[in-house]
Amino acid sequence: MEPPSSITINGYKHVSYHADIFSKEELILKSKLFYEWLNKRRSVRDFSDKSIPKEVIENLIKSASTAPSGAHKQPWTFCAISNPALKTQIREEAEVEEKANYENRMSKRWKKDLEPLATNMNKPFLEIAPWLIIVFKKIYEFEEKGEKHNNYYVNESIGIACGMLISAIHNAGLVTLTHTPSPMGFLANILKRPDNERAFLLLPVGYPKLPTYVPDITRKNLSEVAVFYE
Ligand code: IYR
Repeated sequence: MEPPSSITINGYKHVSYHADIFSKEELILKSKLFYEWLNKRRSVRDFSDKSIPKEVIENLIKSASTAPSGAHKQPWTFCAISNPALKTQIREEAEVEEKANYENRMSKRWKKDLEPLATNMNKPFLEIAPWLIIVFKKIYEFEEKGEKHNNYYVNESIGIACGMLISAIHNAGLVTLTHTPSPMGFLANILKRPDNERAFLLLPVGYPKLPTYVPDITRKNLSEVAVFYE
């Protein structure tokens, strides 16, 4: 007999789920090809100003918002900005924070660690990239009757969503950079976000400037990042 297409648990409907099942050979090939494709992703700091349709950004955000989250609260808001005046304001305020970071707040060791990546306090990409996606985490929600309820595992949830967003951007042949102009409180003010939202990450999205160069760095190999218990 066919299993039912839905069942009820705790009074809630559960629908049947089917994973795509691959042969062992396909499984090995697919996982290898995915790794090789993902391993081509690089953080890019030099953007082209070539425009990107809003529909693409909508699809990228929809992809990110498929991420798992604590109790399925989806504790995130993705603010997508193409408005030039807003981008200029964000750049100006980010550079104020970054100047303080580079000149006063970051340790010598931290700045030494960043030397191979050629970062500095100037953030032209905030104006040049056609879109900025600023990811806000929702610390709590306002339920009916105006009660506040804290969300669960907010940092874990939003971190996963950002990872999926970065992968979606790579899949579209576009580039991004994980930018954290800390402290990031100014972003909520500029974008007039409600009290329950905190800026988590800023991702410029666009095409790379041509030619583009990225640091000649390698990734840790498997034995440095994985331990198997068989
Ligand atoms: N937020 C600064 C500094 C910075 C910090 C780390 I850790 C990086 O990996 C890169 C940069 C900036 O954006 O320049």
